[in-house]
Amino acid sequence: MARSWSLLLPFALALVASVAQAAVVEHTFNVGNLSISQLCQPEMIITAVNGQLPGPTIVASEGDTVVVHMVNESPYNATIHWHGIFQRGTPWADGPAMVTQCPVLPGGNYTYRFNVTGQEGTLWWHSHFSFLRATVYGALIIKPRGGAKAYPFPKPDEEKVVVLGEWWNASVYDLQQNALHTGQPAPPANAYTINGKPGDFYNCSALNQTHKFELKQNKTYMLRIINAALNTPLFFKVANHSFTVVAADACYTKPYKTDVVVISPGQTVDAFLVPDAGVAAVGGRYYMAVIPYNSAVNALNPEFLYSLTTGSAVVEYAGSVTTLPPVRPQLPQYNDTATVHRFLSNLTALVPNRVPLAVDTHMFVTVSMGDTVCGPDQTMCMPNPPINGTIFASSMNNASLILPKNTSMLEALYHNNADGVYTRDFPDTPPLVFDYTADASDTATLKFTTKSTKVKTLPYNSTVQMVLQNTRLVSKESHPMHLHGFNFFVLAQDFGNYNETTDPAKFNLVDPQERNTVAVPTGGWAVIRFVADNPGMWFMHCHFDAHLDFGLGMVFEVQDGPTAETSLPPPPSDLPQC
Ligand SMILES: *[C@@H]1O[C@H](CO)[C@@H](O)[C@H](O)[C@H]1NC(C)=O
Ligand SMILES: *[C@@H]1O[C@H](CO)[C@@H](O)[C@H](O)[C@H]1NC(C)=O
Ligand SMILES: *[C@@H]1O[C@H](CO)[C@@H](O)[C@H](O)[C@H]1NC(C)=O
Ligand SMILES: *[C@@H]1O[C@H](CO)[C@@H](O)[C@H](O)[C@H]1NC(C)=O
Ligand SMILES: *[C@@H]1O[C@H](CO)[C@@H](O)[C@H](O)[C@H]1NC(C)=O
Ligand SMILES: *[C@@H]1O[C@H](CO)[C@@H](O)[C@H](O)[C@H]1NC(C)=O
Ligand SMILES: *[C@@H]1O[C@H](CO)[C@@H](O)[C@H](O)[C@H]1NC(C)=O
Ligand SMILES: *[C@@H]1O[C@H](CO)[C@@H](O)[C@H](O)[C@H]1NC(C)=O
Ligand SMILES: *[C@@H]1O[C@H](CO)[C@@H](O)[C@H](O)[C@H]1NC(C)=O
Ligand SMILES: *[C@@H]1O[C@H](CO)[C@@H](O)[C@H](O)[C@H]1NC(C)=O
Ligand SMILES: *[C@@H]1O[C@H](CO)[C@@H](O)[C@H](O)[C@H]1NC(C)=O
Ligand SMILES: *[C@@H]1O[C@H](CO)[C@@H](O)[C@H](O)[C@H]1NC(C)=O
Ligand SMILES: [Cu+2]
Repeated sequence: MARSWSLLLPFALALVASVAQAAVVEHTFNVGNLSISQLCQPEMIITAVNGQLPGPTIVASEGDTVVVHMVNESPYNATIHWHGIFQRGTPWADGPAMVTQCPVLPGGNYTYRFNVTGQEGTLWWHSHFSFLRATVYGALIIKPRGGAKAYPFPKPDEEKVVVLGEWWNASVYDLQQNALHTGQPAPPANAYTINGKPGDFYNCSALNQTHKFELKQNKTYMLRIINAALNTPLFFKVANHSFTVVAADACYTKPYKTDVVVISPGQTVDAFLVPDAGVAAVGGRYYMAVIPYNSAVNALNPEFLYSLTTGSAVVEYAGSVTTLPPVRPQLPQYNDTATVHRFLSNLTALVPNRVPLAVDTHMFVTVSMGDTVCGPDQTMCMPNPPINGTIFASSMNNASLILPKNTSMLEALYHNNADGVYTRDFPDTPPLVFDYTADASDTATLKFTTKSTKVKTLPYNSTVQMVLQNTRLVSKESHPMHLHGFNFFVLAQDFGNYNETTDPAKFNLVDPQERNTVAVPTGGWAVIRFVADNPGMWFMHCHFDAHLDFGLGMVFEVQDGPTAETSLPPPPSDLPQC
């Protein structure tokens, strides 16, 4: 029977006749040294899983149990976060250091066990202790229970994982330590990578540093695209091809045709690769390429200009005899916010009518870069207004997050002893109402922030609506805000200041896209809504590591429900101790 694009329904509604038995998908992840030569550097040592960059792809089916034995053979503390996995009933397996667990020390190990239930699509995993995630990452794919024929779109002939990353010539650990001590962001990446490789457009590109996708004419391909970069949203194109997007962040979307994909750190996009008419006839070789989207930077900043480079891979059709170089795609300009906004605001959910309509908790939260007082171990305190002797600090509602040092927040919650670990006073509104995004909006009061560990406590099953409002206290910038433990609906997003009288009229309450990471528009806002039906400690933070380190995060403390299944389980016996 022919399958059309419109009549198919995703797993939630599909009647799958034969349901395969749930399986256990088991891996051992050795986090250790990998010696690698990239960008004509001599061999350098990075931290990687099982000596691979990207690390191993985990493939499971909806409902399976995933078991990963993580053995830390690296010289650094490490944890792994399973980005986008709900972790219902397994909050101890979420992974962010000091939020849900103490890190695994060098020589230590920890087994992550969780079920991939009620979600399917492309997710990923990465280290959640410092910049190590620059090289400790990989794909996590959840197939429908009924196999590929249960997709709510025509089954592709093949699927290709496309993991986008950033590469530094220097040790990312050292770069981060330096950033923390100087209070200045780490320098931009030396290269953007596709499946770990920088591609042909760097002076230093050497043999075998370009990933090649080998395709066959007249076959259909679905790309599972993941932005694993530390700090950079990316434009993604393939010359002489367009895309039909079918999912984002492992949530099905209505098929959306576009010639460019925009993807922020933490996000994923599943898209069919659609060859232009000519390609179907001749095959040939084409570049797949990424460049940064930079919403904040002054183009005159020389450091930024050197970072305006192009990562690439080659798409080659079998039997192509051409000796010409691959065709290059025309990429948007680095500051093409209009293209970003068009892509991100045009996605809608495949299945409508799932948004909770009654809201229990309203939050209005500014996401900002600002300053804080310079600490004793910091070396480059800027003579910045408003106070001499400050360093960069980022914040939500002017609270700049610092993680606890001795106990993870989830253990403190489980043992009912938050004292000295966190406080329950994360504010629902910023301390001051002001013109958040106007060019003259600097207010000394809010530009200056202080460090704290504040959580927002949510009753079990409450519905939360959060307006995320970007500011321009230091600079306007699109922040990719990621929530652990839940997906949320993105009801609306726009530029300027959110107006609570007029902007609710823009809400899509019918078929808004569902995500785990929303790129709040630069100098603008986004409104998200989710149901807090998963007890635990759930991190919400900017997925730029550079901003997270400066404090751009907060934590939701979700209370227990009425039953044992809706209450915090005890920690596993091998939970690492601080
Ligand atoms: C890993 O590399 C670091 C240097 O980055 C070195 O100090 C350490 O000894 C190496 N460990 C192993 C097990 O090779
Ligand atoms: C670092 O990477 C850049 C890539 O643009 C390259 O030009 C440079 O030579 C590299 N540095 C070293 C020391 O290899
Ligand atoms: C995970 O799935 C297994 C097998 O289906 C089940 O026995 C177990 O209770 C599930 N765990 C949680 C936390 O839901
Ligand atoms: C994991 O750690 C435990 C406790 O230290 C140890 O007994 C065990 O051998 C370790 N396992 C591996 C695979 O390293
Ligand atoms: C190129 O890289 C691939 C995959 O990383 C590897 O299998 C192959 O051996 C490499 N070839 C050369 C010439 O290094
Ligand atoms: C692909 O399809 C086109 C149009 O139907 C046809 O001309 C071409 O021969 C096919 N190529 C292959 C390799 O099957
Ligand atoms: C993008 O940057 C270029 C210069 O780098 C500038 O000419 C152009 O006006 C900018 N476009 C937007 C939309 O800001
Ligand atoms: C969606 O895309 C179309 C065409 O690309 C554009 O005209 C429209 O404004 C976009 N919608 C939004 C909300 O940006
Ligand atoms: C900041 O403080 C330093 C050391 O106290 C002093 O030398 C410098 O002049 C001050 N800068 C400004 C702008 O006040
Ligand atoms: C959660 O809230 C929804 C909507 O208010 C309600 O229908 C449902 O019964 C609640 N579930 C539990 C377990 O309390
Ligand atoms: C919101 O919009 C209304 C109607 O346009 C306007 O009267 C009001 O001043 C706006 N509020 C803010 C805070 O700008
Ligand atoms: C590694 O973790 C241990 C235990 O939590 C902590 O004492 C130590 O400071 C951490 N090391 C680094 C470099 O953060
Ligand atoms: Cu940010």
